[in-house]
Amino acid sequence: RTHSYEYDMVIIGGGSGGLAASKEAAKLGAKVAVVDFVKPTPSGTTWGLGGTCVNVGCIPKKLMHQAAVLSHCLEDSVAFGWKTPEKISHDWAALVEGVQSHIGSLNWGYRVQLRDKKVDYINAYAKFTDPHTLQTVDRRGKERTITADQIVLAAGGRPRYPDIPGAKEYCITSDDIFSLPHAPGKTLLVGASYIALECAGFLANLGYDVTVMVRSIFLRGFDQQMANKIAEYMEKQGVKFIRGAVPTKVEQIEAGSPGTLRVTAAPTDGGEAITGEYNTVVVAIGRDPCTSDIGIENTGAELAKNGKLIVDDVERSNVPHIYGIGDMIEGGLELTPVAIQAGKLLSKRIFADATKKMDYRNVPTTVFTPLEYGCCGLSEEAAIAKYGEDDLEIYHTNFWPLEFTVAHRPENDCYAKLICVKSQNELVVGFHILGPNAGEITQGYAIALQMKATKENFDDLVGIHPTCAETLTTMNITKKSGADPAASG
Ligand code: FAD
Ligand code: NA7
Repeated sequence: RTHSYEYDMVIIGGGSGGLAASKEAAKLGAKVAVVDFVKPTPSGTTWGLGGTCVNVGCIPKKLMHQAAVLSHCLEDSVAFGWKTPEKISHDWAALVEGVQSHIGSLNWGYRVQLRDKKVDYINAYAKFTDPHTLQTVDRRGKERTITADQIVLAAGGRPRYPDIPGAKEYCITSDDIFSLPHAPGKTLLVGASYIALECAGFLANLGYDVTVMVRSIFLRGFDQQMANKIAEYMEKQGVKFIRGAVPTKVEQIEAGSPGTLRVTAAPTDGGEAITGEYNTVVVAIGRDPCTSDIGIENTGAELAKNGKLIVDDVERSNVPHIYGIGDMIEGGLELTPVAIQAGKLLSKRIFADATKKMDYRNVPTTVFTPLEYGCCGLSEEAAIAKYGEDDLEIYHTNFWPLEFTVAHRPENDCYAKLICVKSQNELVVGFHILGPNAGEITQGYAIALQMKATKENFDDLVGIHPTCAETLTTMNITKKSGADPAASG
């Protein structure tokens, strides 16, 4: 390795992937710097070290989901004998304060970790001037030139705004919602991504009037039966859906915190324009990788049409010393643990001659809507495309969590499905569950899919009673049989 560069490795982005890669590389003796800078949102929100997950993603999202879950618990508590006051209210500012103070402690923790591990943290915005050189500019405009032998791009992505009048002036995104200083009031969410549905879910459960504007289908890329069940449940919880429409204009009709906005939308079938008034409009229509303003043209590294960095199976771009991990790589998965794992493995390959590659298959994930949806492996659509309908046996059932019974919650909101390949001894290729704590359940079962479990392995597993997770050990109704999977109660 040549030592003519200032650093062995520089990482652009101090988020999930960048921090993991930098700490691993430093542990292996490399001289490492992380360059991280947050460009404020159009409405001025900014945050500290740690990237999307910590500041404007997983962490605040899950905490606000918890606030929503607690509202269910409060409702149920009466049936369990609690003398809960009849009129319970929620204080948005107190929630934001609690969430932001936890985030502040995490930001601080990351700084300490980098210092302890001897990783240089440069709080500045980086751009390539040539393939081994970066120009950084900090908040005060101070510039610095740094050079590195290896460069890892871990710059993540940011929410996309629709190209319509008023979007950037009046709408907010997931980058703003978790630190919004005032209660959002009547809220419109634009998009049917998991981010839109999760935000809609917790806002509705906190008591706000919530509408979601859906252009086509729910949760593109996810199992559609499950996606529709999520939406059905949310509708029962009071979330309103405007289907088959896209916003065309957002106007302010009253200033304030929050003020009032008028949204005009066009039905996708060409029908007449519709309008609605909201206090807050959150757009969640997808995310763009942060590659448009990093001087990538000075490196020769190739981007895909969507702006993501094209990398091979060892996360290397077409420029041999430039790598990419996390949300900004083409064909990856936009999930924190994926970015972390890829970052660690990359540093081990570069600095410890390791050979293990990141495995992007069978990565479990969960959508934290009020009723959580966890999945691992293939959706029903993807399984049919890969194996053909005839070679699949799909086991399914509704289930009624014991906790729901005393509280008289509906019997058939929860649902589980296992997708198996007949010709491979009923190998389980898709795991899906909609119910409380689906994230916890799915994490555990995912290792079974990774280890190529068959339906028989699931049947041989002894359940833990009484849990929701045990449902997966007693699945005996196939979709093909046409038998009713409803919970008997
Ligand atoms: P990031 O964490 O985005 O970090 C990139 C960093 O680089 C940022 O700090 C950015 O400001 C900085 N940067 C960009 N360009 C430059 C530059 N030129 N110079 C200096 N710094 C730069 N994932 C889950 O696994 N579970 C969840 O529940 C979950 N929920 C989510 C909820 C929301 C609302 C969102 C938005 C995302 C969620 N995610 C979740 C996804 C997860 O947050 C991302 O996959 C993860 O943060 C990606 O990590 P990363 O390292 O690729 O990038
Ligand atoms: P996704 O998964 O890219 O979804 C974007 C959503 O926004 C989707 O429902 C789109 O509808 C909708 N969309 C996109 N453009 C518009 C416009 N102009 N108007 C209205 N609605 C629109 O978004 P995320 O960034 O939240 O997800 C990130 C990752 O999570 C994703 O890559 C997956 O790996 C999981 P559509 O279905 O296209 O009609």
